[in-house]
Amino acid sequence: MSNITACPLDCFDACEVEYKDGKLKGKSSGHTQGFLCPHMNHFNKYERIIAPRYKGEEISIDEALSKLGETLDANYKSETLHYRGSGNFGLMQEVSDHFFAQVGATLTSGSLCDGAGEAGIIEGRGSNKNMPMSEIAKSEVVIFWGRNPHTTSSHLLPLIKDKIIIVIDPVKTKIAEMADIFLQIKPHTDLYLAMMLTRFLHINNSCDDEYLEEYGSEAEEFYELTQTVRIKSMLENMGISLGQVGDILARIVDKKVAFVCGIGIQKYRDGADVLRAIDAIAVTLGLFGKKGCGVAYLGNSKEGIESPFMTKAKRVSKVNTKFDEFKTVFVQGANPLEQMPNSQRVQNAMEHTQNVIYFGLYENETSRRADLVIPAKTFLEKNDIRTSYSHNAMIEMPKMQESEIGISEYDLAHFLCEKYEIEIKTEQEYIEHFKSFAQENNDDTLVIREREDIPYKEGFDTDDKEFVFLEEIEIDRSANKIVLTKNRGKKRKKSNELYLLTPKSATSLNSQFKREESVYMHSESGYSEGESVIVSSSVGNVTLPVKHNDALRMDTVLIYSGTKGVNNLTSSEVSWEGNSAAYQEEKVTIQSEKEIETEEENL
Ligand SMILES: Nc1nc2c(c(=O)[nH]1)N[C@H]1C(S)=C(S)[C@@H](COP(=O)(O)OP(=O)(O)OC[C@H]3O[C@@H](n4cnc5c(=O)[nH]c(N)nc54)[C@H](O)[C@@H]3O)O[C@H]1N2
Ligand SMILES: Nc1nc2c(c(=O)[nH]1)N[C@H]1C(S)=C(S)[C@@H](COP(=O)(O)OP(=O)(O)OC[C@H]3O[C@@H](n4cnc5c(=O)[nH]c(N)nc54)[C@H](O)[C@@H]3O)O[C@H]1N2
Ligand code: SF4
Ligand SMILES: [Mo]
Repeated sequence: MSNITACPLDCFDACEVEYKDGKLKGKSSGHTQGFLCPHMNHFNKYERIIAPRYKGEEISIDEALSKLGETLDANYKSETLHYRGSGNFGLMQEVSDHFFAQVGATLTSGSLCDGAGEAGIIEGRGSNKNMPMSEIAKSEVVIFWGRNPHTTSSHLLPLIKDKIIIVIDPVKTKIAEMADIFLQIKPHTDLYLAMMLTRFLHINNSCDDEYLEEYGSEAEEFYELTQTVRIKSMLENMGISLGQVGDILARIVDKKVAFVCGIGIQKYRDGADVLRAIDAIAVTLGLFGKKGCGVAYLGNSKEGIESPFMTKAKRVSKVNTKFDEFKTVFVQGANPLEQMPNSQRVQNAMEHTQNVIYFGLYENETSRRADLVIPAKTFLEKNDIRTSYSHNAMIEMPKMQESEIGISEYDLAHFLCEKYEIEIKTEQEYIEHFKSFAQENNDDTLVIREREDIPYKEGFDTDDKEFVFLEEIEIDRSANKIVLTKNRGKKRKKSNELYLLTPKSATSLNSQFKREESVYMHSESGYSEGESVIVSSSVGNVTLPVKHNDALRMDTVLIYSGTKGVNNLTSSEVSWEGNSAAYQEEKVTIQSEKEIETEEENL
């Protein structure tokens, strides 16, 4: 039997894992190169849920299943919501969607993650086919645009040694420290930078005219649109000099360039436009369909695969789900009480839901609220198979160890399907179905047959094969109003509105594993290390201790995803396109607890 499986986590790298005597190691060949990351290195140390419970009392798995059956019997159709997150990225997770859809329950649509950016990419290219990491390895210049590879895609790092590195990020991340050019851009101004870069390509006659004639004939109109962005005032606003823009242009013209984008740039209502404007730079340079060139984002991990599950169902948004409109909410592989935007709204709604059922591995805010808790099996204890959003492999995940704890997604769905007489195939049939979309490489690994290493060779997936440029943008005039002030510890300005960044932490995977507990600010912000502050937005507030980090801009505070309370601050308004959460749309103010006391005394 093979001792190779895959890490199940929602992560670009989708590593192959070698399992031996209970120990996990990165596969020595392939992109994993023998190393994993802190999450997998410590996987067995994280405390998991051992026993099911109902209303706080421990019960057996059989009792849990009959409770589940009773609850669904009472209201299994339109009054049940199936809410599935991305705690495990195995393709078999979807088997429960099959049951819930067939029984007439409601499922979700939209995204807490990359949806806005993906919508922009699809508008421009007609599809979201990704530049895989093996192609990034062939580029000469890599531009990390709102992506933090040391934290979220560490297996890319060995592939980009000796390349020219450009980083565009409001935070001086580790990759920024190593970069040839680093633009510490003001948050939420990337759209203007992207448009400005295309504009200068036109001004300098650096466009790939032949390519544009064939695949981007609306380039001139887009050039006109880029002229609506005023250069001088916008550069000031972004905190970037003309020289820096010139430096970037000098490095990218006539080079093999990979734009490696993350989700940081699209956690805004207009997130779709940002990715579409970055794509436009690549189109203007003729970078699509060529070796070592293109735009890498989170590709569609299911590209080239048809689902064997029947999941046609009524759907409600995953971003602002009205849980209280359902009698029963079945949460799988997710922690909506902490990870969805506007936590207070989610809490209020879940308080009024009669039955909350949590099916997961770890205790979290949602498991603690749940009436019925059903422990899942870990990826080592069940059969599965997975794909990735940044490479084209398909990796089998056969069961590696037996365990008495929990139940697999397949076994749970099988139990429910039998109960309601819904057709379900065997687990092996589903896994074979997925495998039928892959073929073997020379080294016995599987690769998805229809995925190309270099997509868009013959133009885009739009009606006429041409790229569809942005036609209009909303200029955010309020962005100009934010003033940078250095407060050297003495008199601090209280209610400066600051940008809130909520990126990924190295120690947690969203709310799994070791979660952060602080708000990060520049040491000259006037707040001291350890001081307890109240961070407020128009949505709500959270009290956290301060940690200093001089990698941040003065106009920015950072609270990592997974930090308890971060989403008290974020709004559940969806992005203009893509039905996606916009976690960084709200600005925040800071007050220390001391400041509030003094204020109250003065009243
Ligand atoms: N260790 C770890 N790895 C993870 C995860 C995790 O929680 N922990 N989560 C996984 C998931 S679910 C996902 S979706 C991926 C996401 O992976 P990434 O896209 O890398 O995720 P983020 O950390 O959210 O954002 C990346 C960068 O965007 C920057 N950024 C924020 N706002 C802006 C902006 O306005 N402009 C620009 N230019 N940059 C900005 C941030 O400072 C950050 O450095 O990572 C996956 N991998
Ligand atoms: N402020 C802010 N909020 C964010 C983000 C941000 O950057 N900032 N990021 C957003 C993004 S990109 C994402 S993807 C979401 C993620 O949000 P969620 O999808 O809610 O992910 P997690 O917080 O990782 O919770 C996953 C849960 O899945 C369970 N789980 C793990 N493995 C299994 C399994 O095999 N089976 C079952 N049944 N359960 C399992 C674990 O118990 C874990 O608690 O968060 C979003 N929320
Ligand atoms: S880098 Fe990502 S895929 Fe690889 S082991 Fe870590 S979490 Fe899993
Ligand atoms: Mo995500």
